[in-house]
Amino acid sequence: MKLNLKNLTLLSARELQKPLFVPDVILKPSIVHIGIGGFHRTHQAFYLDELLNKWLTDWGIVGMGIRPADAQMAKTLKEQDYLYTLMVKYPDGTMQPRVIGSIMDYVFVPDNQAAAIDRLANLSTRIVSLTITEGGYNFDQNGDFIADNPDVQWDIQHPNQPKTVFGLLTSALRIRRERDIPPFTILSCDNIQHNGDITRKMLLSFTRLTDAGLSSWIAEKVCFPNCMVDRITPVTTSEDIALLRRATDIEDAWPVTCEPFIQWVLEDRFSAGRPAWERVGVQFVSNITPFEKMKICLLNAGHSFLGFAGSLCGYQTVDEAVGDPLLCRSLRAFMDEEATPILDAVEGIDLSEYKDSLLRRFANPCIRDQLTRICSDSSAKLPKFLLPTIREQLAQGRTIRYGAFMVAAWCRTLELYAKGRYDYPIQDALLDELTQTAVRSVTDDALAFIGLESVFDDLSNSVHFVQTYASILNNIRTFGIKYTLNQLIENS
Ligand code: CS2
Repeated sequence: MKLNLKNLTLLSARELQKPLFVPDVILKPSIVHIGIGGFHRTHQAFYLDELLNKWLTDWGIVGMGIRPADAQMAKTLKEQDYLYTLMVKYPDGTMQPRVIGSIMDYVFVPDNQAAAIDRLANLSTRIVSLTITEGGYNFDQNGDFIADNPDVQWDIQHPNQPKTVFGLLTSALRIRRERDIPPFTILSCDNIQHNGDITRKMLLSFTRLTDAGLSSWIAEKVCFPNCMVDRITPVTTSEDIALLRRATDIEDAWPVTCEPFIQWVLEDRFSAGRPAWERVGVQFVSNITPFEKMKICLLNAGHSFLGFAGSLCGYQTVDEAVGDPLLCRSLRAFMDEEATPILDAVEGIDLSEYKDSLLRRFANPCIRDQLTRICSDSSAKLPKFLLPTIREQLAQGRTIRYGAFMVAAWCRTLELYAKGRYDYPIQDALLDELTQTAVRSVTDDALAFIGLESVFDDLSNSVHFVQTYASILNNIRTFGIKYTLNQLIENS
């Protein structure tokens, strides 16, 4: 049975959970989410669906995709009346399917720029949330907006045909200001510390290039709450689609799978109201920094650790990698010795228990989170997930061996990739520069890779880091990944 509104009534509630509300009757287009992918569908759209099922509310989500690659999501959601199935996978092998009904529409921006700007400018849009990936915020190593990005330049010249989220938001906010329509909240849901502050800084930098008055209006009126988001969401596979069909008879062209765990911690600053998310477990706190830092420095950096070390050991998935006692032990040592010392106390959380729970979550054998997903876009991720930890540890004169190991292991994966000896695809906006410098670091300039300023900034000025990195990379090349990890553990 194809998943759509008409067939929803025919689905038996015994087979799966389905919306208790009638989406096309109840929902108002109050949230626009830019960048609907797997994560938004397991996280924010799920929380809203919970709220819609359990409480009286009419907040609905309009999806928006700005990249040409979003065409498939646009098509699939439209064909299914914006419904999709969330498949929660438990470690014991059970799977809980649930049809999510909180998305009510989708605008594919490249085909409908005017409709997208109109939708955002409309009074009913009260929150614009974003998952545009860590690389999507267009800032350099100094945290400054990259104004000479060709798409940014295009947006300055063509405000009605935006290619970037900054151009799109600016065009909509300009109309709202002209028509005296109060602004929406802009809510970044990407894994970047101070994601709200950064979004604000980037948007203001963009608008200043075109309209200083608008820029001041945004600075004064628009709220950009910071938040920490968490739910492990692997890439959907054809096996997932087949599993759903077997378990429920539903034909869903793009379901999404995830772990049972979910967390969202937010600052309560909204320009035009918000859903009562606290009723479904979302936490509102006054100081978000310790939560963001804990999650990014432990979970996301921990993932990257397993991504590089695990793929060099020949593993495919996160659970396989963490199932290797050597990798698990060294990951825990990285967390304890290098990430934890830079964290602040986190209200209501025992850090030791938090780290145990991460290792349990990583070990869920049913998630099968691919290491290639984890390693994708590392040039955008590591400057947010790992390099701040290394810098802070260096500044305090403390150990950075596992951090340096991660950078060396990353270099090694690229070096092998360039030689055709790495069995995984690598997706990265900077792939050419990364592979070239990794290869050069074997032949003529040992420090070429960490000299890549767009990723590492001035990290190679630290003699301690450079020496540690160079000796670990040499060990990985000469003796292999496992020997190197064993040595790190022995010298702990
Ligand atoms: C992962 C994240 O992209 C990555 O490298 O670490 O997608 C991670 O799975 C999520 O942030 C979990 O909340």
